[in-house]
Amino acid sequence: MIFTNPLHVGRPNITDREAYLKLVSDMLERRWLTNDGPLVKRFEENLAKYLGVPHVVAMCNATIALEIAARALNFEGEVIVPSYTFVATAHAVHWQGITPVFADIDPRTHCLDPDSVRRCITPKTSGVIGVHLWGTPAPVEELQAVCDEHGLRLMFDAAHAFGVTHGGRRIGGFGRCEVFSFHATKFLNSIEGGAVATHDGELAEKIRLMRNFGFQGFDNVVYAGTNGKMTEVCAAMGIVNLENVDQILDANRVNYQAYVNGLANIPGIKLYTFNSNEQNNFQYIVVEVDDRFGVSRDELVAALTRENVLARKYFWPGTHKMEPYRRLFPWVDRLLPETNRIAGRVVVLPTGMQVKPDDVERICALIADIGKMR
Ligand code: T4K
Repeated sequence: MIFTNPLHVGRPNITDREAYLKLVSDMLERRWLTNDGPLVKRFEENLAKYLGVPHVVAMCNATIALEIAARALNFEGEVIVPSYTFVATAHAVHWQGITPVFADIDPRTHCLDPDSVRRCITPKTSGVIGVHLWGTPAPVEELQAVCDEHGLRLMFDAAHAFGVTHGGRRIGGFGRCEVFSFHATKFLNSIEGGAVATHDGELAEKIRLMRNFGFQGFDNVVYAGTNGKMTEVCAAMGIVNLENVDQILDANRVNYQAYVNGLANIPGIKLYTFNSNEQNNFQYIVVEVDDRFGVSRDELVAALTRENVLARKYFWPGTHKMEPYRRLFPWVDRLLPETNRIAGRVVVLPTGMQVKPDDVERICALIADIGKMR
């Protein structure tokens, strides 16, 4: 086995352990553990400043944040989403009795194709959720134009896109609102966590109340809400990692560059690249494997796993091929050729603070060797 310790995709980025433990120790002294505590408030303020948006509502995770945002926007009937994303995007609407309608992607960006979105619109459509997959901004302006034309609400699943810019502006302020994930595996992690960012003060207030069962004050419930609250322990991790976000970015950038160099001349291996005129977080190292590579995508993943490189086939096989969607919408498969093609080709490779550039060099050399196996 080449690597004695496993190299995971999604190993958490943990920056200043001492600072984190200090915040947690102070929290224990205060005996204020959750319910809009001082650390959650501070995290929200710091996020708003960093993102350049006036309102940020922190949540227990991005899935609940998507559900609350969709509800606050009065989504109903049908909502158009990509199939090529983590299953949470569709679940967040299906869970509330709304039908997710799957649109195809642009194979160059892996994000929604606005023409496909257009074809999915019916009289029942109420909104669109664009996903900034791998941290590449979805086609924000085109989707906004489609939505404006048809009177639809647009929001974004920005789970992958913290710290990313579009047109020089940080993701967080597009559409009616944007939802971030701070799950352990994400660029910026708060252990579990998420947030809704928006320019719309009224929407933010509604989301804030829905996060806490719909309570306005002690005894007055004004909305059907849920429990979407972030805990103080999670906020502490988020605060510390946000203060040190450049450390994470530097590690990811160096690893990405090492992958660019190491994978450059391997036939059949194409590294997914990012727009060099914008800021990215380089949290996902995405590779497309085609027929010119010596072995199949699945054989590559199996061979890497044998050497302790725990690559992932995100987001195989596509949400439309997972339950309940496969059973509910069996005909959708033939409408998603690009989703099917890309989902069958992609491998995500390890990066993050735990992975060093010489690990990356060895992973790339290993991939080259695997390609010569046949
Ligand atoms: N929208 C999009 C586009 C998303 O990608 C996600 C989540 C969401 C919405 C929903 O966000 P949250 O509700 O989760 O905030 C993982 C994550 O659980 C999930 O958050 C993430 N996307 C997705 C892309 O990846 P799995 O099923 O792959 O998780 P798992 O347990 O296999 O872990 C992934 C890798 O990370 C493994 O290699 C092990 C490693 N890992 C994981 C954890 C939790 C660690 O090394 N340490 C850890 O503590 O979904």
